[in-house]
Amino acid sequence: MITLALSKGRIFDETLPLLRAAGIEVLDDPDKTRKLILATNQPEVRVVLVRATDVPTYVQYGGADLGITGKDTLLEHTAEWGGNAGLVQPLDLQIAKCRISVAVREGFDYAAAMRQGSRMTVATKYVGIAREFFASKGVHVDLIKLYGSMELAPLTGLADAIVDLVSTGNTLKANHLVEVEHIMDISSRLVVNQAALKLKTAPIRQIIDAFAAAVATQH
Ligand code: PRT
Ligand code: MG
Repeated sequence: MITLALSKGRIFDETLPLLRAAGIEVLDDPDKTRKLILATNQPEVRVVLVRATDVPTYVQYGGADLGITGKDTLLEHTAEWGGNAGLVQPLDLQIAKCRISVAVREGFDYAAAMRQGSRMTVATKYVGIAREFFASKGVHVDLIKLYGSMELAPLTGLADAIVDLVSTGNTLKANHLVEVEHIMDISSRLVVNQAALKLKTAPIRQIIDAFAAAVATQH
């Protein structure tokens, strides 16, 4: 049995065409079923639904052989665990694309705050990425870990800046925030459990190769 870990929402939706191109059809709609293990048309392949941030954990510990996760989530996971944590990252699937940026309230003088080295407070779900980014600029910041609604932090005085994902920019605009730094581009990655790749090389390779071919034709 090959187990693929996916999260509901944009990653699941954008993975479906890649699975289809690989000849794999998921037999349930995750929005309509309460099942967490979904069968596919291939008796030896199943999908497990987990929280987006749990995908690297499932794959690292072998709860799933493969998983699809944002580069953001993967970087935070490795920042916490160090090294590659037993995860092989064979493929950039080029789905669920966005960027990770620094944003502040309209009118906040970010350049001055950076220059003066006055300790800025930065709220984020991505403490590993944020720490690394500001350290690379030689700027000391106080990081506040949040689990969601980052946009609220500068509006309530909880923080001066946020580090968050941006796609269209509409969420920032609606909350009177402006993007002041583009830290990096983000897309989703296929990750594979190192031991599973050794033990079940042929079927896992087949999936990796089919995904690679599908990505190549879609871009
Ligand atoms: O939502 P939940 O707490 O369950 O988990 P999650 O937020 O980790 O999962 P999900 O499904 O929301 O996101 C999964 C992955 O999709 C992320 O890890 C990213 O790699 C990728 N992705 C791509 C995005 C976006 N685009 C995105 N725009 N994830 C989140 N957003 C959010 C962003 O955080 C912000 O609140 O959308 C808002 C900004 O969008 P715009 O279009 O208004 O700029
Ligand atoms: Mg979300």
